Amino acid sequence: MNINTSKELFNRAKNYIPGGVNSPVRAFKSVGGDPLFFVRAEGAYLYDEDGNTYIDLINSWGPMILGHANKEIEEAIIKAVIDSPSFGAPSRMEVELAELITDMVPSIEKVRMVNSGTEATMSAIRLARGFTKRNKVLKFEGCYHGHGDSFLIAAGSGAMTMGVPDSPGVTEGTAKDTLLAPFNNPGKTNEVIADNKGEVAAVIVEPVGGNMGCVLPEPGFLEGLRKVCDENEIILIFDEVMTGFRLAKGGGQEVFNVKPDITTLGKIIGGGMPVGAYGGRADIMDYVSPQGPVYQAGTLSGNPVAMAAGFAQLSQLNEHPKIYDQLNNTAKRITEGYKKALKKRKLNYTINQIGSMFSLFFTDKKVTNFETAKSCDTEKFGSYFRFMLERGVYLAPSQFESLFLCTEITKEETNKIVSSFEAFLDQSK
Ligand code: KE4
Repeated sequence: MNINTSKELFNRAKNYIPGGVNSPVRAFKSVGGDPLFFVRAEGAYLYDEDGNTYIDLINSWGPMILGHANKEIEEAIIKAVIDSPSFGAPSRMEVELAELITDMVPSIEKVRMVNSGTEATMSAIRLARGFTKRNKVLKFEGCYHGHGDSFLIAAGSGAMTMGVPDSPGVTEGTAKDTLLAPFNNPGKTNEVIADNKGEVAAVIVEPVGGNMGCVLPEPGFLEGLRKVCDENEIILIFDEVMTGFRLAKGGGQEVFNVKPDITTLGKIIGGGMPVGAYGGRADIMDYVSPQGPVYQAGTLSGNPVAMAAGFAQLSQLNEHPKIYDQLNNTAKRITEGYKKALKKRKLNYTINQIGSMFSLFFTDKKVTNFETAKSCDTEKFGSYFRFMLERGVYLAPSQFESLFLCTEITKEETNKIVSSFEAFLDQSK
């Protein structure tokens, strides 16, 4: 496959951009080879600089749930940009989008727009600390909540492609206020909270782990977090940057019927534009400036173009909830095809799937936390990734990421994905 133009662009990029990319996981560091540069995307397909076509199973890491170049979203963006790309002052679409989010996610009574998932989670823990007057935050090993200092401890996602889950530059002072527990381990979680009685402001969790690969909560895990937070007056934050509006209209909290105090959002709510948000109980959110004392601000927060794109996307999801059954069925077609292929070849790699998120783990262990995710053969994953890329299937360039499907994937694409996987298994015997 000719990827010369991508290679040229990558070499140029490395002169001006650290690592040649604007986000580390894009650099293909853990899968080998050089990143592709894309010129266009439409529906379920990406088109690179050398004219190659790929079925997109990342969808910009979640946002493009309705596929690329969705007409309604494009028209909304074009209309908004003509009126003005930015006012730096309130505009109607901020109110419309806030109303829609509070309607789709009942636990969100008030919501503040920001520009990324990282901003959302950073703001949410500052708010939790300000509201409770406590300092510590408990996160789970392998969960990723963006690149805020407090979270770059045993982080998943891109941090794992660098081979280290932590980061230089995070001070001891910050790290001491971040407590850790293994995902899906209520006993250890309760122990850590008991050892820090009265000091924990918040527990933050991805209701479905998406940054160590797709890892589902074990029955009772999320309910247990709700209970221990209630007993200790700790704020429960669901980081739904990935799962929000992806697993259901109301996100993971709707699927698992557990109500957090604060929810962080991103990705899908921007329709492809840079948007994040945090919201929740009104009594907590009223602590946010200028209503309350916890400061948080942003030049482009509530940007009219981003609000228009997000509103156009969420409105379609809100009006057509059958989309979630369609996405789940598409994911089932792929994962059932994979399982059949593995069974036929007496291979027992692990597959985790929920809604339109799934991961193939090159391990025979049940993957329920960071430890078991790290037992994967990442070399094997690398050859799988490269083989599928050659066959025109664009996977997440890391074993420690989930895949995300869009509504534009049809039986034609799922057949191609499964047949490519079968060919990979046969060539790698
Ligand atoms: P952003 O700051 O990248 O918009 O959001 C950070 C974030 C927060 N919370 C969760 C659960 C997330 O998954 C993310 C970002 N996800 C990664 C993909 N695993 C973004 C991809 C990247 O870093 O380039």
